[in-house]
Amino acid sequence: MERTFLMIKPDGVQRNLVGEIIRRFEAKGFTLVGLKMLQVSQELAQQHYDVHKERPFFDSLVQFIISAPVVAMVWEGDGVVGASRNIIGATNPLTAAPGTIRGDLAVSIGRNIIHGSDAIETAQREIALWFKDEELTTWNPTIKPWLYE
Ligand code: DAT
Ligand code: MG
Repeated sequence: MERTFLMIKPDGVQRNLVGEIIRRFEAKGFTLVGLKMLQVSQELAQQHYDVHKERPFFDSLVQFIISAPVVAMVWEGDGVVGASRNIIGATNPLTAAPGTIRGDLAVSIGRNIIHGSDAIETAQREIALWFKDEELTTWNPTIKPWLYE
């Protein structure tokens, strides 16, 4: 089944939003299959944001991600990559729709609380970058028949 990589950034952790964010994905009906809290190394942060390395905000973005612990997660479900992006909302929290995480809980682009993979191939790359195989679980929620027809 489809999987995505989500990361609660240092601002989300510092603002005590870890539970609120996990709650939204759990309530939606997606399945948590990997979870860890970590202090990110500069190398991992640079690799994670490699696509943005030429952008003017790259250095401050990397510095921010390594400034305090993050919560890294892998979630599973049909269409979870695209649906998670919708749950997260637009990159700029001021234009992110109400009801989304960024639309409800943040006010600035450099403090937008959470990262989510933007495509299935990106998710595969990011999951492999952040998690070892043995850190991921495969389990079968008993509520599945109540979520999927
Ligand atoms: P997203 O996180 O919505 O996928 P992105 O991949 O374009 O957005 O950018 C990665 C992160 O970089 C984003 O969450 C916040 C930061 N960022 C993006 N554009 C920025 C900008 N114009 N100024 C400052 N930070 C920016
Ligand atoms: Mg992105």
